Amino acid sequence: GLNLDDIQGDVLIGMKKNQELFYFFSIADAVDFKPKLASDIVPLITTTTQLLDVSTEPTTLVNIAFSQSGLTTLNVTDALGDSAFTGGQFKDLKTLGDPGSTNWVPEFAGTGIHGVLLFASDTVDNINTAVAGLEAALGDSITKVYSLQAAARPGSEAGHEHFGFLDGISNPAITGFTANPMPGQSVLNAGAILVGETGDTVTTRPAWAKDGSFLVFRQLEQLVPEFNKFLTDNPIVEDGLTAQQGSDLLGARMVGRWKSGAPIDLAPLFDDPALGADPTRNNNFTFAHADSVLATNQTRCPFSAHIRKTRPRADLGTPEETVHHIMRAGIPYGPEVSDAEAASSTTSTERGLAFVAYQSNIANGFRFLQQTWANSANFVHAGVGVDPVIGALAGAQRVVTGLDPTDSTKATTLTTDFVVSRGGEYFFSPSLSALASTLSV
Ligand code: N7H
Repeated sequence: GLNLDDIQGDVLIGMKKNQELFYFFSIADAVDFKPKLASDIVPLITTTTQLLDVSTEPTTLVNIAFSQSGLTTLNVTDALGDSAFTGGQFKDLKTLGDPGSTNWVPEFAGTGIHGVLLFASDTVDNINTAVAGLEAALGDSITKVYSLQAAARPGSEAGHEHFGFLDGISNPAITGFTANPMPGQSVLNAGAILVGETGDTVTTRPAWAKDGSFLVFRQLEQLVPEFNKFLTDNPIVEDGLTAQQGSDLLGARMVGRWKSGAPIDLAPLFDDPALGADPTRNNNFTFAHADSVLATNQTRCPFSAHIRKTRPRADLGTPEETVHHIMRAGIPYGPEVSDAEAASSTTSTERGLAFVAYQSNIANGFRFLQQTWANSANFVHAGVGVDPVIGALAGAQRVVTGLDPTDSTKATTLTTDFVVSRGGEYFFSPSLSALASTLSV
């Protein structure tokens, strides 16, 4: 089995708290930092074991990960065998479809971020206390470069991202770790997410990298009032649907799920909140149906829908044969839409998703999903268009088909990117034993 005491808690389970702080730092003095990593940081790191039972959870959960420039600064020179990680995310910007770096948070542009500390807790006060304690212990060995405070949305929107859709439904199960995979859930070898475990496709890793995972961080701004206006302006017109229902259906077809989480493959015309809330049913679909042709029919779910682009299930044959999987652990950031923003259909205060994805191979994982699937108009079939949620063509307008169930060949031109990349970085989240040995000596 896996050594769950050695794997950082965010990787396989996620630090699911209402508040999370992403604290990006540079290492000012590696000689000073290394022993403190062992003595002051490692004891705070929340393990997978600790997250298995809420009663063993500390008040504030802490994880840490390093960029390539961070490892280099620590004089850890072993190649980790992941060229995306080695180059850093800024170098990947065009590959990811970002329209240049003007929208990037300046601190992400370049390789100046050496690492990220993730703090998760019920309250911001708890997090601030933990940060102050750690800052005092680390002194001048690190410098804070940038931080992002993220939070679950209030009240009944908790668990929903800012467009309003329930998130955190479909993550892969891991053989030897997930006791009871849900119907329809992917079941992966641990090596899809963890370096050095069965199924890791790279065989040249240094021994200390085992049970680490590559953490992709992206600050993805969401233009919520603009998204809502697009839905209001373009309701799907179908017998028996009000304009509001037509707008809701358009949104559901862009995502592939209703706001409740119910998959449109199983609930094609109207939301079904009981289905959305039921983990034994809300993943139990493949897009294949006995009464329609899988390769052409988009009556239930468009090929371009976000969840179909990023996990095509039966479109690629037996879905679990693909190596293109990620473990998502993101959380929303930014305030609720104000009345003024809603009235003007214009964002004035930034909000979005602090996107976190773990995988053993960035080129097969996040980057593949973004570049080869979401951004390609010809995946999973020629001409179906890009992912209307996250597909990015360097700012150019985006064409999709399939949004209108009454005429699935009809093309829709999206002139706004509803998700705008503000950049990020690629990190490696090492095992606790690597933190306490190779990285701290
Ligand atoms: Fe996505 N959204 O609100 O539309 N995503 N995503 N994502 N996403 C998912 O299944 C969203 C992003 C994946 O197994 C749901 O847990 C938004 C990136 C994958 O069926 C919703 C943003 C990438 C899945 C959203 C965003 C992915 C998934 C349904 C950016 C990778 C699972 C809830 C702001 C490159 C697919 C769920 C499966 C699900 C949304 C980003 C990938 C609602 C708003 C960048 C693999």
